[in-house]
Amino acid sequence: AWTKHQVNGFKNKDEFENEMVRHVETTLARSMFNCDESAAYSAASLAFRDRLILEWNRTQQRQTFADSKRVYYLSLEFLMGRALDNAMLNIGLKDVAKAGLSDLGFRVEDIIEQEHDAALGNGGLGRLAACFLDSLASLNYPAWGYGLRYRYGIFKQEIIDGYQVEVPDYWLDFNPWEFPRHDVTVDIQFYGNVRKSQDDNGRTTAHWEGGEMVKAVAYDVPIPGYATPSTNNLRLWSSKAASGEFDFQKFNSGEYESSVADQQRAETISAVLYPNDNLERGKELRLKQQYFWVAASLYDIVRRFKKTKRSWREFPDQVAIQLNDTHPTLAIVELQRILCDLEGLDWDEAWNIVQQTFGYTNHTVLPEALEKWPVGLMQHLLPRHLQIIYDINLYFLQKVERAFPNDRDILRRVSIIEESQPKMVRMAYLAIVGSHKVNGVAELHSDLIKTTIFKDFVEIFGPDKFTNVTNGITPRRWLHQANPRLSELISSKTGSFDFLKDLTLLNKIELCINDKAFRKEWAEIKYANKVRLAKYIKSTTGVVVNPSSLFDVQVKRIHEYKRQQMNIFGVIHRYLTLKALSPAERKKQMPRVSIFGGKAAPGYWMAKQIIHLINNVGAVVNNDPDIGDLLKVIFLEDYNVSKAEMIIPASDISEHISTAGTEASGTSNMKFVLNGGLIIGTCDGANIEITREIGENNIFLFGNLAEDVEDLRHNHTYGSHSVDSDLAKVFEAIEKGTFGEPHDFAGMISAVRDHGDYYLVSDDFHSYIETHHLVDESYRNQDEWITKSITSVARMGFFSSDRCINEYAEGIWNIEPLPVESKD
Ligand code: 26W
Repeated sequence: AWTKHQVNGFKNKDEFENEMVRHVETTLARSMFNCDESAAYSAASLAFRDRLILEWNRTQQRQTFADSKRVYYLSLEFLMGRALDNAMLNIGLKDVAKAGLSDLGFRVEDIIEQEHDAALGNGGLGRLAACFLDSLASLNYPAWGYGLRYRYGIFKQEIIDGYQVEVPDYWLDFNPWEFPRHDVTVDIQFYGNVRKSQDDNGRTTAHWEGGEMVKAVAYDVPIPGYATPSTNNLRLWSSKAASGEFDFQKFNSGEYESSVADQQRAETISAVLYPNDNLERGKELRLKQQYFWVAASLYDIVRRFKKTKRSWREFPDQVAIQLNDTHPTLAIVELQRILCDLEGLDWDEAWNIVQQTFGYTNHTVLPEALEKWPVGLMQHLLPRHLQIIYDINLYFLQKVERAFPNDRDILRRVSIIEESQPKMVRMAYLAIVGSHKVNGVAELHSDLIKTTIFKDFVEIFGPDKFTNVTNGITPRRWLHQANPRLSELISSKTGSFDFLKDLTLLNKIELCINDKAFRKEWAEIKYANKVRLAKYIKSTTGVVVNPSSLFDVQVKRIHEYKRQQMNIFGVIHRYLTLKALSPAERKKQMPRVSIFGGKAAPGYWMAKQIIHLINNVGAVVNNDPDIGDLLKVIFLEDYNVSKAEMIIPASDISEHISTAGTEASGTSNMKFVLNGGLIIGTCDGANIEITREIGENNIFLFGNLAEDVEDLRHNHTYGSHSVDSDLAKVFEAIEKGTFGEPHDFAGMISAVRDHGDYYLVSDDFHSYIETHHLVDESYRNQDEWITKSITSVARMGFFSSDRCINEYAEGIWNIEPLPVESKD
């Protein structure tokens, strides 16, 4: 692929083996005689890690020396998945490792499988952050990620009797990919009060005093770029009691229990990832997490800037900070506080610097996901920050008043403080006011935020502040790593692996569209991936599925707006239709496997009902002798990044069927198409741009448009809302008890039938079913299907996260790559 000698790699397999053996015998203190797969994983990782560290140090030195602008990506979630395979491929030494492991009696695939996913995220937002880190390093941008080192990542999902059960994720048992920096710590203050003092010139300064301290300790994770020595840093903060292990005074005075309790309270801050996706619940501990992480990161960034001895004016020339959704919005307030209260700048000068530094990305329009914090809670936890928020709001509203002197209502609408009972701080508004650019994550989404939730702000700041950067995915993980045979085939046709660095080169394979051998190999790869998934399904669920069936996949967080309920209703409809056919007619139907996967937030009752119904339908359908291979329904437990890498390449058709206007972008849609799967979807998020790129003949679109959603909802409430007749039969079957206790699913049915059908399941059901018939017919014609598949992959170049990162770098961050001089 690229010359491995560019980096400080292993010269050959023997050197790799020596390093591995050394780590088994010394670092792990074991003998090679009892080196099992788990120890082999650890040793191989340590050997690779050693190589990464050298490049990592060099990259950091180079960046410091060049003194160029850096971007800091603040994200409360980084859904990294596994690191070893990625490190081997990015360094370009997987073949060497494979040969070395084989000499030692191991298969590289088995060793890779030993690794526990780093699952510090919920879904799309967290995985996007991980893809961005890969692109930033691969494109040689000076960049750091900042996040929280949760002791427990997203819970592990078990399915017991058809129900989701959450199990804690003990992922830190052994993690060779992180480096504790016990010397890099920051004291973080909470609570307390604010005193104001005046100097001789009449200038007032605020002093935040008292309260309690918690220590932030840095843990660094190296992020290797692909085919470049550049290795960036992801810094994750962990919380600790500020006064060391124990409060010795308390300890000695006999208050042992309470001194331990203090310590535990401090450690609680970074203990657990909140498992809600697209739902804000306003918990104090969550706000503590946000401030803890933001304050530690800003202290670190400012400390680094101060070493350059530049004037504060130059801060935005050295530092760009991107806010991944509103979760880090307090960073805006914290920087203003540092500049005014600690560094003595005046308000306007500080505020200019702040605005030039920050960019804000919005990832959702769902009202229940928009962050708001009670003013009282903010006052209690961060008294000085609340004052600054009030001042930011005051100056902002004065500006608005001057610009719109005759519009009283606009002040109420755009105020950062919502005058509700209790009063709330609107974090998205604060993020907009404190940033120089605001972006959505797909064209439709970026248009929607400009015309709905942020409309007034477009009037106030002008349209240039609002922009679009359509999401992307890293082709390294989502093609090369997940689907090595397809990557290999593409390289054989395009002449090299350069498409992994410039994904638009994929368009070359369209020239091979009539190449018989190529088409055959293409189809064989998909089949082999399906065989592998079928084996996995057998071993985890006991259900035997036929790999020649059409594999229909919907894997993502379970949410009503993503409409897994519509999918399972469609499956029931298919089942009822099959049952009503004569055996002769049945034989003519296209066999299908409907595969679901995804976690429900633990408190999301409706999402849990949906999982339960899918499992109950599976239990009936999979054991019905009338049906056999014609229909199987599978729920795969504990969907995560490493499972996605196996499932996605095995899909024929995948479902991206959110109510139009609700899915900001979606990124798995891109992953499926890149792996030769076709998609069925609504005109929502990035589906629209995928259609633009691959052509509407190559995608199965259905359903109502975003622009009609409001009227349809209005009709449900005030007009006549009748449930689609096919859907009514589905409900009848559920209510008869065909799929278990009907009472269990009453809520799901009444949401559609009696409570306004907010997500328009009934409105879209008919065209959904019709479109699935088109899918069946199209799949029958394998030749046509393969043409669609190849054509689509060839046209997916746009969706690389490299393109996306370049757009951020140019349009928002104003940063340049820092190229690495070649060593030879
Ligand atoms: C405060 C609770 C909470 C937690 C997470 C609210 C909102 C979020 C995220 C913003 C939800 C999320 O992951 N959004 C997804 O972001 C992806 C990356 O841009 C998009 O592809 C998905 O469409 C969007 O749902």
